[in-house]
Amino acid sequence: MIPADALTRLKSARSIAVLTGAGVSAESGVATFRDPDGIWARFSPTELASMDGFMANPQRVLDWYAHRRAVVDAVEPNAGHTALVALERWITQRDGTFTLITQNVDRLHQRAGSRNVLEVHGNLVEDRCSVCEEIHKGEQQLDAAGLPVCTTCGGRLRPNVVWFGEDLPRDVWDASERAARDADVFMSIGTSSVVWPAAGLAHTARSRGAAIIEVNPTSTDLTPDVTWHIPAPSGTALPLIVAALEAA
Ligand code: BV8
Ligand code: ZN
Repeated sequence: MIPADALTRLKSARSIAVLTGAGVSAESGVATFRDPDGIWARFSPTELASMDGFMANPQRVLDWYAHRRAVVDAVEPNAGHTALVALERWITQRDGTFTLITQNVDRLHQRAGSRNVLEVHGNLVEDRCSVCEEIHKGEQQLDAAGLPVCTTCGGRLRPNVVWFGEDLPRDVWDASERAARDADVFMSIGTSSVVWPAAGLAHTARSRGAAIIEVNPTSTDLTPDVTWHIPAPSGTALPLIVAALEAA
């Protein structure tokens, strides 16, 4: 299932960059966005993951994120998340570098033990004040309409995620681009590669000579440009990759 030359390339890599998407959390029981039974299948991104949607109906958006938080709190990281922790350990023990870039906001990578995680689309755990940008966790001060507001400035709180039309966090994005530029191997795992600019990272790595490994049961917008496409779930393929590298 894992191409031998992909393993050879990984064994000689000095730096590995990984981009994950919702597919990595699917085997934990967290719905993806664009699979037939995915989140967007039931909701439209503009209504829920955009400032316009939030301003139009803040309670609906806050309820949606509260639902997703409850889903994530009730699940565990899966074998794919754990294999990425082992891969990070494997290459850092050989004085190589490993950067995990994720579009996911569920923090399952961190709960699995990944350390250097770049969250390009933010996270579900925190709220951010839409006025002073202060980060809030858990505490709730409600306004007359029953909506959570900032305890510092009274501004409306929103999930600390990146919505459509919003810029990605500058420092996180810059670090992600650097990792893609410096990578010998770039792994695109569990993402449909349709959301930009994150989808551009693999192309940045490729333009600098990196080999691209895609782990996804289906083909994606990126598949025509990858070096190897491994048509398997991440919870199956990643442990096999790590076992082969550790056995070498
Ligand atoms: C921005 C919020 C500057 C948090 C999300 C260039 C070209 C075209 C469009 C644009 C462009 N530049 C900007 C845009 C617009 C837009 C965009 O990309 N639109 C697309 C949809 C056309 N991008 C933006 O707005 C970005 N901002 O560019 O800022 C700017 C500023 C002002 C004005 C203009 C530009 C912001 C993008 C971030 C949006 N926020 N989420 C949340 O609620 O979660 S996006 C959302 O999609 C999630 O973050 C998600 O992570 C992300 C990507 O989805 P995937 O993770 O790939 O999930 P998906 O379901 O699609 O795919 C899952 C895959 O897993 C599938 O392929 C499936 O086969 C596979 N799979 C399933 N099971 C498994 C598996 N794989 C492995 N194992 C399994 N078991
Ligand atoms: Zn504030």
